[in-house]
Amino acid sequence: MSTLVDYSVDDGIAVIFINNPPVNALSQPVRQAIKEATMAAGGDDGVTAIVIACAGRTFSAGADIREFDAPVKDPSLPILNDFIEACAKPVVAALHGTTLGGGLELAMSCHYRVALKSTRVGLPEVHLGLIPGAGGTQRLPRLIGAAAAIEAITTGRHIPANEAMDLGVLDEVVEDDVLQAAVRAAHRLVGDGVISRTGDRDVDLETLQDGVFSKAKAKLSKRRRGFDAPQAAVDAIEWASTVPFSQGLLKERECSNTLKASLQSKAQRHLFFAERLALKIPDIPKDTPLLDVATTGVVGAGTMGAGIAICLLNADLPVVLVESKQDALDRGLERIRKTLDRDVDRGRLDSETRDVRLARLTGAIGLEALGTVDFVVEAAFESMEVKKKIFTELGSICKSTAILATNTSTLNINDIAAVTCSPDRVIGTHFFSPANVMKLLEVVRGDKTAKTFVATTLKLGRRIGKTPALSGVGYGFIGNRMLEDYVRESQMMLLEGASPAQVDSALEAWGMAMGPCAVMDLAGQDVSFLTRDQNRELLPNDPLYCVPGDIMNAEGRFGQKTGKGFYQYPDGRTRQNDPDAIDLINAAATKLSVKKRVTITDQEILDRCLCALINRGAQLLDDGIALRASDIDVVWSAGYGFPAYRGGPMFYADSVGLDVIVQSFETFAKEFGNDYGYWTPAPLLVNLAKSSKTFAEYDADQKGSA
Ligand code: T1G
Repeated sequence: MSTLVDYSVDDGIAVIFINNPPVNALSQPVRQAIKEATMAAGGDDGVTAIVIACAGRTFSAGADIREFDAPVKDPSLPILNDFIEACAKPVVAALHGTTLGGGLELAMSCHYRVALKSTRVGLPEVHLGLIPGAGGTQRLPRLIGAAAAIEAITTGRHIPANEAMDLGVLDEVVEDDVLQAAVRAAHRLVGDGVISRTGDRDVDLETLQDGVFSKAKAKLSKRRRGFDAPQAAVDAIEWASTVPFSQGLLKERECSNTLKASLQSKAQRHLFFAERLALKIPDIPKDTPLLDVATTGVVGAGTMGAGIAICLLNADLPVVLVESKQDALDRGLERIRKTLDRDVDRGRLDSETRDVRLARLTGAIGLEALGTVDFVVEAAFESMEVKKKIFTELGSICKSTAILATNTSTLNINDIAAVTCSPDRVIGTHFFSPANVMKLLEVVRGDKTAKTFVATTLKLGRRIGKTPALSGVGYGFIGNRMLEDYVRESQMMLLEGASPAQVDSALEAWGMAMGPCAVMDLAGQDVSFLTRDQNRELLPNDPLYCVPGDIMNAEGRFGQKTGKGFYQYPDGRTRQNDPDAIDLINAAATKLSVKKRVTITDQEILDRCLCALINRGAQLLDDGIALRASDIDVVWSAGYGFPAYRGGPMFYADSVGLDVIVQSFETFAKEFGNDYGYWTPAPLLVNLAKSSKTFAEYDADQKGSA
């Protein structure tokens, strides 16, 4: 065999043991070795049955995603799975860990599936812009029915073993030693003399309720707006009940290959690797020692503090929640309890787990309670004076190895670090509201933050279920700094005569989760005004700069929280156009002698907002605030609703062509003037365009130079 696959026979049972760390991805050499081992077992009269298992932390987590940009090499996974299913001797899969994608498809082509109780199974291909392409859309419906298969495949969720057993994906769940359980099962199957092949089954007709497919596609067109793969997945599952198995496999393969070549899938695969690359910092060696984080503290029990505390509790970490006043502390503790209770009511959490987590939460008045914790995150009022006072005390109260993090979104981490006796321990952890929901975590590295503290905080971010990205110290870090330019351009067009609804619908139709005007109403026009006002020296001295937002603030139209902003919100959440807002903006435009434009096309809205966003991203790379273009893509897809199927602002720019982007700047400069440099492309953007390079190549060069 090969070092990737071990083969042994004991008492008539052949064991094919895959060992391709870290996740037993089914790369071509692994597939080749599995096929050879299966053939050897099939041809050996001394072998009565076969068990397929994996070493390490998980049964195969799928095909090797890194192979997808190259032509498929035989044996392809679909062909291998068909070969295994056709085997004349019983084949048993022994599952553990996260058995996903092609790994589960391999298991479903086996004749019996045993799983360790802690196993989770799933078909997450839609998150890569794909459908299960090795029989999953044809075999899963035959095991669990059409409706359940639609839910499982279009969500791509990880299904716990007991639920998978109830659904019918698994045949047996065991407490321990899944390999021995599989061997015992193999002997039983030999004794039974019957082989159950998934492909021989039919889809349970009771699961084909009227319109199950069309209704699913209608829901997905809203819930997964703009994504092709979920729609294709429903079509493929329908084939399982409308065409013969062999034909369904062929149609699935054709559809899978089409999606694999699509820009949407390339964009989503780009983000898959970008999120993992973001944790690798060129000047921080992979073997940098990490600090042990077993206990945590949160300073501030407001909305953000409570949300952060929930993140930590949900990662099974004990939390000391600190406030300066008892009533504020009580409100924070209550907020946390209510949120966990709501998760229980919604079936997201069982009550026992909730109780265990709440038992790990303690409230305290005064920072002294944080003397022994390993990780402290400060989420107090956004004032440098307040934060400096807290960090001065933390520096002397906390133990010398404690990570001292601040959740500030606008203040200079270096200035905060400077007041502590050990600035090497101070770091930024910028959570996004609601902190227990939003995935993005910007980790802000101060000038003096030690490498161990950076590496440990990035790792902790993943541990608490966040998508971390590293930023340097600068106004707005990465995400909010880019939001400034994106919002500026959107509001310039409001002054020129576009309505908030037109601006937002153009960007939302393109794929943004929420348009910039609605975002400002959600975040609070007062909050964004205050941030602008506190940083005027960093912003262009342009009398038109975000005037619409300034007006909303001046008029007390803060957005959702006051029921009115760019829109009106009769029910407090659902936006409705508001002529009064438009009148206010038009009056300001007249006063500022802004030329009204007869038409502003949706395309112009897209081009101006996206070019402003991309240019700032390039500038942040030039300034060293962002390490990689792919980090910027992670920030904007995980934290700002940029459509994953477009890969992030920088991936999207590459797909358009940087020369085209630079050309747009020349056009806009001619049409709108360039007094404030809005249409001066960043040097990096110009240089890459000139050398016909992409941001992806820029990243690769960076990696090479690391
Ligand atoms: N292929 C290649 N590399 C993979 C991989 C995969 N399928 N899964 C993980 N890795 C790498 C990852 O890049 C990282 O590398 C390391 O393994 C650890 O991953 C035909 C077409 C399994 C839940 O979508 O969800 O099968 O950064 O940091 O947090 O129908 O990895 O160390 O160099 O994520 O413990 C379908 C994707 C593929 C599963 C583990 N399968 N993986 O999470 O570790 S398409 C998936 C995950 C397919 C078939 C179709 C997670 C995990 P590096 P990690 P983790």
